[in-house]
Amino acid sequence: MSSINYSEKIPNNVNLVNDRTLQRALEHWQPHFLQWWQHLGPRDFQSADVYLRTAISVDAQGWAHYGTVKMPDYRWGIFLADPVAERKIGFGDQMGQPAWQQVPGEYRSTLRRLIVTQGDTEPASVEQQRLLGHTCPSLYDLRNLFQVNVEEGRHLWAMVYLLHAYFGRDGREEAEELLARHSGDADKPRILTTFNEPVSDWLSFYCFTYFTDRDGKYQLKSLAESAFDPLSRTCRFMLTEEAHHMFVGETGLARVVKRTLEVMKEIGAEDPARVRAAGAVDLTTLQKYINFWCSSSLDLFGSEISSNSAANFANGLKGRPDETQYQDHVLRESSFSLETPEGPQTVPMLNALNEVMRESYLKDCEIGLKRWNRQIERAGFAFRLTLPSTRFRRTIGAWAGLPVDPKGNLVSKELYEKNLPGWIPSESDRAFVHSLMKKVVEPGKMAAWIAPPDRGINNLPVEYEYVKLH
Ligand code: BYC
Repeated sequence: MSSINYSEKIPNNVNLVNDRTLQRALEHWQPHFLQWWQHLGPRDFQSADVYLRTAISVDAQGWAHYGTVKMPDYRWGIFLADPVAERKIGFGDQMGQPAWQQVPGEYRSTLRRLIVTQGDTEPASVEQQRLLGHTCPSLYDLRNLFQVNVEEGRHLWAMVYLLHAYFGRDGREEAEELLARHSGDADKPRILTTFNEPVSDWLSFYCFTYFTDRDGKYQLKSLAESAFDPLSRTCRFMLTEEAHHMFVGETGLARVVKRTLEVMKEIGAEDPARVRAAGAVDLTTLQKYINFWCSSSLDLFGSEISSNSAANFANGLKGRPDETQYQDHVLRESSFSLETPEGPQTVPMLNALNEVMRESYLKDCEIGLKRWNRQIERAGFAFRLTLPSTRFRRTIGAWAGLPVDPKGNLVSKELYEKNLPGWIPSESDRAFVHSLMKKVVEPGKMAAWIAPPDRGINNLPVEYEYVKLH
């Protein structure tokens, strides 16, 4: 197992010290990253002492060290999972051949594009969340937000390392561009749509970490299968960090549901207006937030029928998550049936892999919903949370721009426009949620709209002062 060298300016387990050119290039990029962090990272908390975990080894057990750090002093670095000896390509037309340690010329621009797209999401999410500290529901949540933010910053480092180490001058230019595009910027937006949506309240944050970070899990798992071994190793380690981000989303939403149910029991009513008047998020509003963030995240898998996905798989660049669970790893003979607005269609399986991935993603999303619905059922209420149809509110793929209701039925344009504010958060829903967002920073105290977590971080009590503000 390789350990991480923290004595260097850029902590790493890739022997950076033996490649002076690369080390210098990355040391040149480092101050640009830090400037970006100061400028567009969490606003107004740069001098706070935050209880954060830092990677100390890339081994799955006990890789983290916990301690108090000021965020700008976080040791962002380059950590790759250990190599698998004599790793072979696990899918596509070159299956069984040795994995690549360098980028084959013919795949250079496609691989660079995939790495840039992945890299672009990381700083984007930090930008989207930069004002949330001002309205944190507790110090515990504030710390989790910052943990997510510093790790997304590290994921940017992970992609920038690949760009610098394997893509020469183009890669260095792309690394600069990753800091030049900004979430929501009219002239230089982030690449993927979801990463330009504002995350301006904590309900959105929990939905984002539940739904959008879960897309991250699926994309990283599929890149972890890549024949390009440095990308595979990088993504494998990123996945161990990603798990905490989804935990923040899942437990955050479970705590919102728990508190809402307590209020519903106290007032003896399900009526959204009365739940709101009692200071909690009514389940109808929560459903609308789920519809918004789930449908936006569904676009992140790309079109249902995609020649990009076919080429990426056939060429060994991007596999399916957990590729070994499948029998057929070449997919030249199989097909896939799907519903399009024009009717059912059967397409070569290779062209339908975005849809295959979207389907397994949705199954994973269902797990949280089942859990929250059990909470609601146990509390004796009839309401059930659901996931929207994959056809609802799509801007990419076969269903893009079509008037489809959350159940997946094509409806008239008039009906769609009339009902949309009942399906996703309206201006007044957002205003209500924003009205709940008041900063709570007394150790152990929670905002009234969210239940406390079951336990604290790293065996510490919930009352621990996870962020020391100055
Ligand atoms: N928005 O054949 P198509 C994460 C573009 S999240 C805008 O439909 P393809 C994280 C596409 O780029 C994971 N554009 O799809 C989470 C292409 O454009 P070009 C991020 C979109 O290529 C939370 C065109 O449409 N990682 O890590 O098979 C916090 C036709 O493409 C969108 C990745 O995405 C969209 N939603 O698949 C922090 C992995 N969808 O190239 C982090 C890398 C598609 O013709 N990316 N387009 O100009 C990929 O694997 C693929 O680019 C996609 C699209 C899966 C995104």
